[in-house]
This record gives sequence, C-alpha cells and structure tokens, in this order.
Amino acid sequence: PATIHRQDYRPPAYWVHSVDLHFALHPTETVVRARLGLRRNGGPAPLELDGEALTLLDASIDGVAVEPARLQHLPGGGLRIDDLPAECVLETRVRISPEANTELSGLYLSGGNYFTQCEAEGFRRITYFPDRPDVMSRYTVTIEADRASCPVLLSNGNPAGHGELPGGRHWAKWEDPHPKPSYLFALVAGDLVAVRDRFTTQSGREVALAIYVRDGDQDACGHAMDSLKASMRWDEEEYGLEYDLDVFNIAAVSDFNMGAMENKGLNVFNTKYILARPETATDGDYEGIETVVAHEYFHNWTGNRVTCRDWFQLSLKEGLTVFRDQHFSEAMGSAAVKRLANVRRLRAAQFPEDAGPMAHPVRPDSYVEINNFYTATVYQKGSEVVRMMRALIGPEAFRRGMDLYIQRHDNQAVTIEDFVAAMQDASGTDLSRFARWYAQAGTPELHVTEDFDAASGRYTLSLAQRTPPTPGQPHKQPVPIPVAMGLLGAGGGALPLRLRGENAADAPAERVLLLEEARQDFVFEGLPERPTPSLLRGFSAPVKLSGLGQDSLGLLAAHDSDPFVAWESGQQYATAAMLRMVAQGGEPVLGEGLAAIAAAALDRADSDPAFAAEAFALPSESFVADQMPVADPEAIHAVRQSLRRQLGIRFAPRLAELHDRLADPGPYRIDGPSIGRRALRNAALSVLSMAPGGDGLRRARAQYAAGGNMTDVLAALRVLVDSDDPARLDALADFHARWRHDPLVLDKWFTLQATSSRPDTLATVQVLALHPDFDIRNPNRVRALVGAFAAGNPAQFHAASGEGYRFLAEMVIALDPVNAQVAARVVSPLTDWKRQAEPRAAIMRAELERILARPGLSKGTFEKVSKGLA
Ligand code: B3K
Ligand code: ZN
Repeated sequence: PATIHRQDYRPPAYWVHSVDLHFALHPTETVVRARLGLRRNGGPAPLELDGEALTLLDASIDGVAVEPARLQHLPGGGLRIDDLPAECVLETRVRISPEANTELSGLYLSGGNYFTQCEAEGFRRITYFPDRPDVMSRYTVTIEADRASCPVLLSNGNPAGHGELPGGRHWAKWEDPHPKPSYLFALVAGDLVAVRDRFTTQSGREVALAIYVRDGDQDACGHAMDSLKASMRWDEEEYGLEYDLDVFNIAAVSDFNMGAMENKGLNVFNTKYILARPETATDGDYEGIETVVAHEYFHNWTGNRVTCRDWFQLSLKEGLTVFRDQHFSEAMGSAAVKRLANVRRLRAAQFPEDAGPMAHPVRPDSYVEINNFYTATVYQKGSEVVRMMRALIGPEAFRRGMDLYIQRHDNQAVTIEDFVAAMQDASGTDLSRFARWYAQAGTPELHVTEDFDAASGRYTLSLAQRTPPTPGQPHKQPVPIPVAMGLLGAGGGALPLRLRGENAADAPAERVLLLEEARQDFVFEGLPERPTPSLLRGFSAPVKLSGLGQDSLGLLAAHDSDPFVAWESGQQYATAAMLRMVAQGGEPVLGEGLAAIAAAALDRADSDPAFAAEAFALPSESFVADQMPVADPEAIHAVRQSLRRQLGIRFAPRLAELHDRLADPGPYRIDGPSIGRRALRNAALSVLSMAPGGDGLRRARAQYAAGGNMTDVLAALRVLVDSDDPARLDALADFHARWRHDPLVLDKWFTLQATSSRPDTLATVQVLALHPDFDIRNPNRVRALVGAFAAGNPAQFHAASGEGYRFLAEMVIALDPVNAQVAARVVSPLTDWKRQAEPRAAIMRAELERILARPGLSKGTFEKVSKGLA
C-alpha cells in the first residue's frame, strides 16, 4: 500500500460547488444519483473521482450520456474523466449494498435502519466524488424509501419538503445551506422515534432539537439532551459561537466504529454516548455522554464551519475540539478532578503511543491509512498543545485568537499553521518555536536538579529537557515548556517566588516559568529555608518529570495546594516504590511513606471525596510498566495486588466505615458530589475486599443484591468477579439473565470478565469469544471483550504461555475482512513487543508475522502491523 505524504499536498483540479443527491434506499440495491456542479481550479486537467465498492450504472455530462469508454476506472475503484469543460454538471448513478457493508464506513444497515459514516473516506463508498476535505460543496439530498420500514428520513441541514410516492414509498428532501466537505455528509433512515426539545440561541434563533433512538429508548435520552443544551449555551457564552441551522438532530446507532460523528446538523452517535438510565449506565458513562455530546456539538464551528485542508491537519479540528470539550466539562463539574482524570487518560494512552512504533507528531508527516491516525496523539496531545498555547498568551488573547481564526477562515479548509497564525496575530506573541509541538513526536522529559545556598537564601532550580528519538525523527529540538510552579516550606506552606533581580514586595506564590532551551537555571532569592519545588501545576505541559526525591514527593502529596501536583506526587511516590519492589523481588511491603499517602487521601473523604478516591488509588499496572525499559507484567501485577491487600488490612475499619457512611442518601443523582461519593465508597469496597478474612466480599454480595444504580452494582460485581467467592458465578449468571436484551449493559458483562485479575481469565475470554452473544460484526462488543482484554488486562494478556497474544492475533485475523478499522485498532497491544522480555517478545513478533502473511490484509492493519514489526 502507498504512503501519503503531507508535503505532496496539491489543490484539487476541480471544485464541486454543488451536490444534488438522490437516494432510492434498498437493503441490497440502493441506487444513488449524484449531480455534481464542477468548476475547474486552474488549467485543463483530468477529473479524478474517488470510488470504492460502487457499481456504476451510468453517467452524463451536462445532460449528455457519457460513452463508457470515456470513463477510466482507476486501480482503487475511482474514476477518471479527461477533457471536461471548465464548468459542467456531472451526473452519475451507482448501485450499492448497505446490507453487505460490514465495514460500517459509507452507507450501512444496523438493526434494519440505514446509517452513514463518511469520515475520513467513507463518502467514496456512497458515490463517485473527490473525497477530500478541501472540496466544500452545498448539498441538497432527497431520500426515497419504503414508508412502513423507514418512516424517518434524515440528512444534513434543514428540512425542505416531503411527500408520498406510489407503492408505499415516500420521500424527504434536505438542504444544507453551509458548504461542507464530503466527510460531513450524513443520511439516517429507518424506524426510529424522536425525543424532542428546543433551544433559543443568543440572537433569538429557534432551534428544534431531536434525538432519534429505537422505540423503547426514549426514557434514556435525558442526559444527552441536557448535555446538548448546556454545550450550546456554553459555546455562546465562552466563544460567542451560535448554532446556525433550524434543526439539530442526533441519531443513535448500536453498530458504530467509534464514539460519535459531527455531521453537519445530523450527528450520529454510538448508543453508548446517548443512552443512560441510572440502572443501566455508570457515572463514567454519564460523564462520557456529557463530554462526547459537547465534543460533537463544538465541532459545528471547529471542524465544520472551519474545516481541515487535508487529513494531516486533523488535530486542527480534533485537538482544538477536545480542548473545548475538556474545558466545558471542567466548567460543569469539579475542575480539578476532571483534570486528573484527563491527565490519567493521556498518560495511559498517549505517552505509550509516543514511545511506541506508531509514534507520530500531532500533525503527522505521512500515513498509509488515515483512520489509523485518529489517535491519542492527535486528540489528547493536540488538546494539551492548545491548552499550553492558551496558558502562554492568556485567556483574553486566546479568545481574540479564536475570534480571528473564525473570522478569517469561516467556510474554508485550512491548516494548523493558519490556527497558530491567528493566535500569534491576536496575541502579539511569537509562536514560531511553540509550533514545534505540532511537528515533533515523542514525550519531552523534564529533569529537575536543585541547589540551595542557606547563607544567601538563594535557590537555583535547573530544568533540563530532552525528547527521545522516535521513528523517522532521530534528533529533536527543545520545545517551549510552560512550568507552572510554586515553592513549599518544610511545613508545607507557600514560599514567595522572587526571581533574581525582582522586587521583594510583590513576589507571587505561583508563577509560570518558560523553559525554552535544552537547559535553563531559574534563580530564586530571599528564601528563609530550603524549599521543595511544586512543578507542572495543573499539568501545565504534557511532559514526564523526574528528579524529585521521595521526601519531596511525600511532602507535596501531603501539602501542595495544587490538586494535580498533590495527586501526581502521591502517584510518583507510589510508582517509585512499586518499581523498587518489582526490581527487588520477594514479598512486597507497604512502607510507612505509602501508608501515609493513603491515609492523607482518606483524610479528604469528607472535603473532597472524588479527589480522595483518585489519590487513594495506586497507579495502574500499565503506568508502572510504562516506566520500565523492559516491563514485567506479572511481577507488577503481583506487587500491586499485594499492596492493595495490605492497604485493605491496614485500613479495614476506616474503609468499612466509609463504605457504610457514603451510601447514597436518597435517589440516584448525577452531580459532582454524588459521583465523588460513589467513587470513594466503591474504591473503599474494592480495597477492603482484598483483605483476607474481612467482610468486603459480604458487603459486595449485599451491594450487588441491593441493585439500584449501575455504578454500585458494577463495582460490587467487579469485586466478586476478581475474587474466589463462589457467589461470583451466580452473580454473573444473574447479571446476564437480567440484561441480555440491553447491548450496552451486556458489553459491561463481557468487559468485567475480560479485565478480571483472576488467573483463569484468559480461558474465560476464549470461551466468551464463542458465546452466542459475542458478535464480531459489532464494534462495541469486540471492544468490550477483545479490546478490553488486550489493552486493559496486561498481566493476563502477557501470560508467559503466549496464549494471550495468539488469541488477539486470531481475533484480528477474523476481524480484518469484516471491519478493518476496528481490527487495526485492537491490534495495537501486540506491537508493544520491544518492551517485553524474551520469550514474550519473540512470540509477539511471530503473531504479528502471522497476521502480516494473511492474503488480502487491509491497508490499515498492514500499516499497524508492519510498523509494529519494524
Ligand atoms: N470526527 C469523528 C471521528 C471520525 C473517525 C474516523 N475513523 C468523531 C470526533 O472526533 O468527533
Ligand atoms: Zn472530534
């Protein structure tokens, strides 16, 4: 397969100013007629149209049928036509089979209903088209279908008519007044019901809101609708950005390759990010809905009105929109805890990516399959880069920069440079060096050394940075790193921050140092005692920090005023302790320092239970493994489990008391304090149940039996499924029997077992892959079992036998011909062999080779596996 390079970008030979589509829907023989208004862009050149899995019926130019010989079929399935006039209308008719479309890209069927997914390159599976984001067109869409099976007919934009047809068929017409790239096209048709609401924009436009779901799910849309209205309001208040159509529709589908899609005026959502009832959805699900609904809504401006010139610019819309949804979610709840969770996710997904075979810059330089680049780097690191930019220029300048960006580029397809230029022009700050964050892959390492001269009260903080080499980028330049910081005295109080040469009178307690060179010294004066530095407050830059000793980390964990640093220092302390235990072997011992950090976390149970839950948790096994040049998954697992057991023994009375006291006082509520309370209570239960002879398992059985909300039920079942308690099998059977008709809940049943810490998990997973409820065509189910096991259960996935690797390889081989996008995603853990010891590494390589040898392997899986072997 060919590699596409960013430097090879060329403007299109033709613009398509207007698109008129007509769909005659049929499960196996849908006919799509497309009328494209073409205008040449520059001198004479052939027209090249993308196409994939299309059967061409006929074509005409300005109403005159085209001789078949004039249509040159291109290798990938596209079409080429020479000698077209500078302006003309090209009409094609193609036949497609939604039923045969298991890739879920293009037009497909899910539960008998029609849905589309066009980003990144799905539109070419619907009709012949220059399927690239810089071709922006005005769309008119007419859909014709059987009225009984397809009462609902939706597309982008505003409704523009509907009517009856002979033979029990009907039609509806949609017009989208805003020019858009083909990846934002959407069609939804079928037997769905609408949950409706209204929104009045700040300028008085009335918007009809609707969420379309399957009959029976109407009661599960409230949180999504509330989140939508809150997002619409927030974008007006924070950015002055108002919605721009008469309707905003969302349709939920249970077969979907990712979370959701921001199609103009017609978002399509994985049901996972729409449907929630207290008894079926966890607090995490509720939070996910709020975030994803906001994210897709915010794309209306950052992505849709201003879009990407080419797919290398993907972070232009994704990094920026993740930044916007995180900022929104922080504003909606406990900002500090939301920040911790986002940092935790960044480090769980993006740091390993940056250190692995697929490492790429936020703005990649090349790709084989663009769908492989919807990554944590493009999304989460991209968001961190925007966040740093805002911190550097300040919130007011950032807002002016956003205004300028949108004013300059509305209805355009632009680049990351255009975004940075708007921020630079609005702020007057030179951002040319900062732009390296977009170009360089790899996580910068920030190392701190200190020197204190007691006689003069002078403290020198030396910060050094280094970014390790990544594939294709052996040498790195320094990047500007904003380091938000403070200094603490031995008692934990803040010390004044007076840099050499500054006035003593107005020394602040917190400031941002900017590390621009490979190494810089920052000299503070007037310090009464040796300080402890609190660095990267709020995680001010996506870097790895090293150089602080356990004493400093302990002090910061106990006293720092910044919740991120307090949490992070505890995590770093625990990580260092766990790494030492892994290296030493023997029976791990819960030291006094670790116990003190846990105790300090529990002390915050009343003031901030959500924070207490985060701070009480030990770092994940993957996080610890990521700190080792060669990981030892089984040893890490053993150490972590042993420490949890010792915490359970040591804090048993306190944990039991928390579990009693933090029970929901009334009906389920989805607000910050309630979520925090449940999180801490269930964290207490989980650790308590590790203590042998304690009553944790009894509590878990009772909590499961009590039913109630899914957060508590699942937490209790989690404890049982990890245990030897004989009740666990009954509980699992009971859960299955109760929820077998609710796919999203059944996904949890699969995931719970796939991520169990029990030693027989691999065998269970192999059996579950044969379970009648396992369906390889449903991405949620594949992620729930295969993805959860391979990415979320390192100790079992890396079982010394290699059976975990073999299982994943077999699933990938079975999945690739069905749904290549999902196959290419779940294969990732197998490419991490460089950080495993022999013989594991050799088995992983052999499994990768086995996948690579499959005839007809998709280019996406090929790219992941071949890069993974390199
Ligand atoms: N833009 C889509 C993702 C499309 C993924 C294509 N493989 C959802 C989002 O980021 O909002
Ligand atoms: Zn997005």
